[in-house]
Amino acid sequence: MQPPVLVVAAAIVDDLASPRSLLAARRSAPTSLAGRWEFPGGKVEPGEAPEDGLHRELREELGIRVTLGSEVPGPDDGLWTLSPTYVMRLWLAEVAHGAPEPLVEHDELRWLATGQWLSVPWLDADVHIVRSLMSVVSSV
Ligand code: 9L3
Ligand code: MG
Repeated sequence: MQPPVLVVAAAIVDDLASPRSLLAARRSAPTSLAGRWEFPGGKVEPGEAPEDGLHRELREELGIRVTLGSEVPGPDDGLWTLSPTYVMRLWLAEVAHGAPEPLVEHDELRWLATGQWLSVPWLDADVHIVRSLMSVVSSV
C-alpha cells in the first residue's frame, strides 16, 4: 500500500487574533466533489515543505498571500485523515495581500460569519474539522 498523500489547507479567517468570519471555497472539480465546500489547499509536491506548499496552493487557487497562524492539529498524530489516500494538515491563516478569487478549482468563495460556519455543504472530510475548529476558536 502507498503511504497517504499529504494535503495542506488553510482555515482563512478575518482576524487571527479574534476570528469571526471563515473563508469557504466551493469546488468545481472533480465532478465527484463539485458543489461541496472546503478549506482551500492541495497536495504538497515532492521535496516541498508543507508550509511552502500551502503558500503555493493559496497563490494558485485564490491569488492571495497569507500570514499563517497556528496549526490546527488533527487526531491522528496531528493529521486529519481525509480518506485512505489522503491525510491533511490545516493552519489558521489571514489574508496578507490580495483579494481572494476562485481562480482554478473553485467556482465560489464565501466569508461565513459567526454562527454561519456550518451553513454550506462542506466536503464530508472537512465538516467535522469545521466543528472542531469552532470549538478551538473561542470567539465564534
Ligand atoms: N481535500 C479535502 N479537503 C480539503 C482539501 C484542500 C482537499 N480541504 C481532498 C480533496 C481531494 C484531495 O484532498 O480528494 C486533494 O486535494 P486537491 O489537490 O484536489 O485540492
Ligand atoms: Mg486544491
